Amino acid sequence: MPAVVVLGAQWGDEGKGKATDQLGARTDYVVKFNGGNNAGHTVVINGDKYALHLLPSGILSPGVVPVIGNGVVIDLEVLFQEIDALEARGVDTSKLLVSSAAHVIAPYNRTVDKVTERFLGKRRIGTTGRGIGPTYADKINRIGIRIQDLFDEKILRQKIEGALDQKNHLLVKVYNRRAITVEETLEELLRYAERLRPHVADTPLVLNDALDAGKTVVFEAGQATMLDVDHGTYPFVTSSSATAGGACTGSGVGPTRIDRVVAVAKAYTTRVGEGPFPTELFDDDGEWLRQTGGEFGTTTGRPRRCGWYDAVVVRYAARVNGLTDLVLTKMDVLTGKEKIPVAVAYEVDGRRIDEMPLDQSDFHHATPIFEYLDGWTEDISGAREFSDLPDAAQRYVLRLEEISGVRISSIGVGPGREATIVRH
Ligand code: 2SA
Ligand code: GDP
Ligand code: MG
Repeated sequence: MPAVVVLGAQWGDEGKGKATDQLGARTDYVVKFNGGNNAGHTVVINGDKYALHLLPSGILSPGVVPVIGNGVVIDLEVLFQEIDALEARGVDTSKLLVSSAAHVIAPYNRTVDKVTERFLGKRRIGTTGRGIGPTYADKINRIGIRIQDLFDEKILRQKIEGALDQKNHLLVKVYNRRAITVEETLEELLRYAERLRPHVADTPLVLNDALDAGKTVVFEAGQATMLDVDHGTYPFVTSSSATAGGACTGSGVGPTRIDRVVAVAKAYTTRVGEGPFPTELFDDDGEWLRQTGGEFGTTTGRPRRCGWYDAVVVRYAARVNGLTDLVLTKMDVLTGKEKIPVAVAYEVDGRRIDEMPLDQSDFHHATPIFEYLDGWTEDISGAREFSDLPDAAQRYVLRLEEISGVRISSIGVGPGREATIVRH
């Protein structure tokens, strides 16, 4: 498996961090290709918990070269806080490579993110407030600041001046905020430039050379398919490409080089932020999933919205990503439920729909058509082979595989690295 993409099939927090970390022992490079410090990946090793935001989960495996690709937006202060915290725990971060074409989150982008959300009121997206959307908007508007700009103060100053012409107009005239100065922006962006310099590399060249030499590269997505700016529930999405195509544009590796596309899906569904979510629960079952599954944001601590497994969503993810495998996580969380509903289709205005509705407004009022599968009561957290699972849990997995249309190649039964059943 020389080049493998690991991404989320639902609305994020499926356990991509754990899945990527598990490939670590057999991997040479792990590349983060989209998003920024809106992401939160939790990895548990021998009972020790690591929360990663900007660094790829591969950083926890000693042999792996972690790479931040050109598709990522970087908050330099957060990056070095994360590096320092890991170094203090004995994790070596010296091999980190950062693309010279990745964009930088400038302080005004954090401000714009927060004030825009406040201004939107009931129409807000529910962003993480980290400046992600405004930084990608600058990139597309061609007024962004890239890592390479940090090493030429004259160019950096010009770019900041250009961006601030637009930002300050918005901040002062529309949002009634103070103007941000060029000097304060320069100061923040240059603070970490020299520390960053040795990590900056031509990452597309490095990665293509690595693949030529037969090395293994894992591309780790932030967020997920349903939060992808093209394929997600727009406008309630993040501003980057979290689907398989994003692995190519966000890293500089062509699609013909990708061997496997693995999606991670929870045995139920969660979402943080606003936007439609057909199987969402508003009753005791939703609260039970939140508490049992520990469903609180890794970055913001926000309670995650919880609901049952939605096969329409996963089938859609299979299609837009060209999935080869599914990793099913958090099976252990469902233990104790007598019957487990899973959505197989939707009803929209009295009609049955088997695939994702074409129109967003249909998705907003789609109601799930459930199938009720038998639950199990046995503790499954110690299962390591598929045959260790109780019959009902095995049938749950096999039915999910059938209705989702992708083979389930591994099953998570706990947060720890070892709490996994590998099937294929
Ligand atoms: P943004 O900040 O512009 O990317 O927000 C846009 C939408 O994307 C959602 N989003 C996320 N959803 C799930 N998990 C994410 N990462 C953190 C985690 C979230 C947290 O791992 O728990 O801690 O709150 C993530 N990042 C962005 C976001 O909720 C908006 O709906
Ligand atoms: P990511 O954003 O997709 O990497 O996922 P997060 O790390 O934000 O959220 C997933 C959470 O579930 C983390 O706290 C993981 O430690 C935890 N987790 C992952 N797989 C399993 C599993 O199979 N069972 C249980 N109980 N927890 C898991
Ligand atoms: Mg997460």
